[in-house]
Amino acid sequence: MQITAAVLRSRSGPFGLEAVELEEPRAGEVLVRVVATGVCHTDMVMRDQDLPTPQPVVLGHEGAGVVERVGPGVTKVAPGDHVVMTFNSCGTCPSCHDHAPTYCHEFFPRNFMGARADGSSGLSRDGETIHANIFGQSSFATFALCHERNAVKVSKAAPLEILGPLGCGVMTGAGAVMNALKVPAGRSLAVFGAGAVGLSAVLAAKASGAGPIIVVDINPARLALALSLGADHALDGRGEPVVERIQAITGFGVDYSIDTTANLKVMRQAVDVLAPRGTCGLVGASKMGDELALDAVAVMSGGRVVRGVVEGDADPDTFIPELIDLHLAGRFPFEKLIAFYPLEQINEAVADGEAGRVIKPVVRMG
Ligand code: CXF
Ligand code: ZN
Repeated sequence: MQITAAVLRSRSGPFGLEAVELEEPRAGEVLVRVVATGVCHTDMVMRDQDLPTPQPVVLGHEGAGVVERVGPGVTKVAPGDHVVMTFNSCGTCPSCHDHAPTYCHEFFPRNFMGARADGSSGLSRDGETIHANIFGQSSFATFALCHERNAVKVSKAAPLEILGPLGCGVMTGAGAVMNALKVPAGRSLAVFGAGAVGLSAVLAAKASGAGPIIVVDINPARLALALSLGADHALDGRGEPVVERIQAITGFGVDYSIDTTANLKVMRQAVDVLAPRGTCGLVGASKMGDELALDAVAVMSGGRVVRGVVEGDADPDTFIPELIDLHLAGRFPFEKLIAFYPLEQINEAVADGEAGRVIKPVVRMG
């Protein structure tokens, strides 16, 4: 079928709307009429070829929409169902077997390489291959092919146009708090970076009854937003001695910290602010080969834990509906992070996100 997609044809280049050809769903695939797709920082990493995603390509990995048709063998969803598309995984490796698909042994090829596992792409234009299947979806488009495995059926009570970011950025921050660190009520948390992931962590911490919640960022508007979403303290990472301030607020340091910045100096601070037996979750992706220096004695003698967290340790089939239920109960107002753009303005959406003017741009397909 003919669809409209935002095609990327050069490194760091603009997205251009093109009429392209999308295949019918193969076995295990789901054709989704995309309603809206969030813009995630990882799209920019792929755009800039800091990951080896081939071009031309259709990015977009926070899509939400309506099932149009399903391929042979699909039983999980049916035409008319509302779905959020999330990251893809193989379903057979030890991590997938343990319901830990965010650590799928094939995470990289299944999400970043712009092709199905057999090397094919469902997208083309006049015989030219357009790479697709990014995060098992490529949803900067009016229609997308995803997989039964990464399609999450969601309640029709929730507005579809806001749900896409639950498939990646919002799930990443909320899941770091709720699944990975399991921050209990009444325990302290420091969040470094008040972007979409960090602020989703703040919302989840608030919903969990955690406190005090301390947010560190260098953008005054984001710090103000963090306070309005439930943070108890907002610290300017450039203007004040963050580690000392957090020690002063908490006495012994925080029970939990999350780094979303991937800045090595900030990551070090996120470990240095931990109380004895505290746990730091590293959520931001730094460059391959980067080395993080730590105070080895402090980590060892305090029983402190430093761990990586991908996609909020989520099992999306259960966690995304849980987040939607919290949202419908008024306890997880992640829509406050979102600003909408028509697909025709995808380059403006990207620019506003990168400049920090908008927390979570979402493009609507119209
Ligand atoms: C990514 C971040 C880098 C590690 C894999 C998952 N999340 C998507 O945006
Ligand atoms: Zn993402």
